[in-house]
Amino acid sequence: MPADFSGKWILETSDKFEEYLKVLNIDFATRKIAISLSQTKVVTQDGDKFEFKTLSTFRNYELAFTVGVEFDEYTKGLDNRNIKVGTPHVSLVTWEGDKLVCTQKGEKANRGWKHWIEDEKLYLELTCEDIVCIQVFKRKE
Ligand code: VLZ
Repeated sequence: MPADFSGKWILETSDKFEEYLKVLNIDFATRKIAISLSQTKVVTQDGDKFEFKTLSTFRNYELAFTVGVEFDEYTKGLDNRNIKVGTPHVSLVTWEGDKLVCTQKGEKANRGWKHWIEDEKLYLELTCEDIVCIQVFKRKE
């Protein structure tokens, strides 16, 4: 029985998020706004089909994928990079036990993220090059 990520989650703590944005080449002013925001993750899960919506008052980022199926990712509003099927640049999410693990093979080395649930919190580890950002979300209402 895979983990259940579905629901609304609100950001509680964020460690090294600015360093993560910096390694993605996001400019100073945008970083300062981004780190001040409250973020809500809205996750819908139907078997191995997922939708992740990261919502804020400034920008949103939406991602839909099926576990095990390579997909194009355009990181619109983040660093605006293309990670496309059929090129060496592609995104793929797999299960590693109860962790949802994404590799974003693209221009940036060692890029990806992991999601898991621990003590009723939603964890997100965002990695790029040598930077590891950890965000913890708690259930909203
Ligand atoms: O998350 O890849 O949950 O795609 C931050 C938006 C979104 C706020 C960070 C404004 C999303 C940013 C990180 C302005 C530069 C991410 C995945 C895992 C889902």
